[in-house]
Amino acid sequence: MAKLPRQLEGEEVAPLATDTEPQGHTRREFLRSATLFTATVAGLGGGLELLTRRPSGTAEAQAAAVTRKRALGPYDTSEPVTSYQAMTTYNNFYEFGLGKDDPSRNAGSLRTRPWTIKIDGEVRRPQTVDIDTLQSWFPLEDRVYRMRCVEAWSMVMPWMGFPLAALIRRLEPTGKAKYVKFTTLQDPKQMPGQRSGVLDWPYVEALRLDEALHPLAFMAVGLDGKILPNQNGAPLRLVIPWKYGFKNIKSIVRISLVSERPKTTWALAAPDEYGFYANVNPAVDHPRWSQATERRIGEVARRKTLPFNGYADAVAGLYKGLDLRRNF
Ligand SMILES: Nc1nc2c(c(=O)[nH]1)N[C@H]1C(S)=C(S)[C@@H](COP(=O)(O)O)O[C@H]1N2
Ligand SMILES: [Mo]
Repeated sequence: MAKLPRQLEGEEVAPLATDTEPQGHTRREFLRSATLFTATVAGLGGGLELLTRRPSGTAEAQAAAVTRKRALGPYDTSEPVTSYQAMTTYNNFYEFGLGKDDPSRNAGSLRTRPWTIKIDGEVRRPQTVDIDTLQSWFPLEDRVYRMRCVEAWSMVMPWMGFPLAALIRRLEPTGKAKYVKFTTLQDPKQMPGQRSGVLDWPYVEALRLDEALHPLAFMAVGLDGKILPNQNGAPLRLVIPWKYGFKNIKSIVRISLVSERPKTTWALAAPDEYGFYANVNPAVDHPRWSQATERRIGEVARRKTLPFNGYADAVAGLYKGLDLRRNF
């Protein structure tokens, strides 16, 4: 395994960054707003203990971290969380290379502050907003979600962020808005993988508006109580736990409400292999491999893949009347 970028070295023992790191300012800002939130929800027993805990090498600190671990919320899985090492070194982020460890080695070149997100299309409040402002609009929540890549591996990831529905409601979609389109940064200087034509840049993903408004649909700014590492899609990425991982677009710079279904990157690249919906479905194989089982990173035996990645009770109703074999 190649050497990790500097900001991840020693992450296990010292996750609270110092100001000497390139991203120190970012983290300090993030922690400040998160701490504010923790103060307001402390009495509710939820919130950001994961963020505010201070793991260190001492047994005492580790015990404190365990006992302060928050209770699981209604959307969380109780399955064991994947190791932070795996979540941050086994990634797909083709803007930084095709190998699983390329993003962790190369994404240090991504500058995540200042960072703005353009919001446009069928909304009453089109605007370009700074990431820190956007983040301050919402109390941050934790979500422990399964993540199932279309390549048939999976993880359990503890995100921090806010519901996508909260953002969309705030933007006030017009009656013509039917889809939400997301676009990743395009800048080959920061994203060396964009110098290759492996995908049509920038990476684009989209959801139907009703999918985007579902309470499971999430915008992440943090992972495991720490600011989102660049390789996981800093500073803002989508998390849709019932869909294949490629829907979870990273490093978002634009969110557009639109009336027509957008063309999305993987569906354009290989329309026979990747559909618009990309709902996890063990009954519909990828043309080149089975989707019936998956390799959970950190486990030996394969797991059965569940319809909608185990979220069928919550989301199957969104697709009533839709032929899920045709609309894969
Ligand atoms: N912009 C962008 N977003 C992306 C990708 C990508 O290559 N570029 N890869 C997707 C795929 S295939 C997966 S499985 C997830 C992986 O997220 P993770 O590395 O945080 O686990 O990111 C998704 N989002
Ligand atoms: Mo993926």
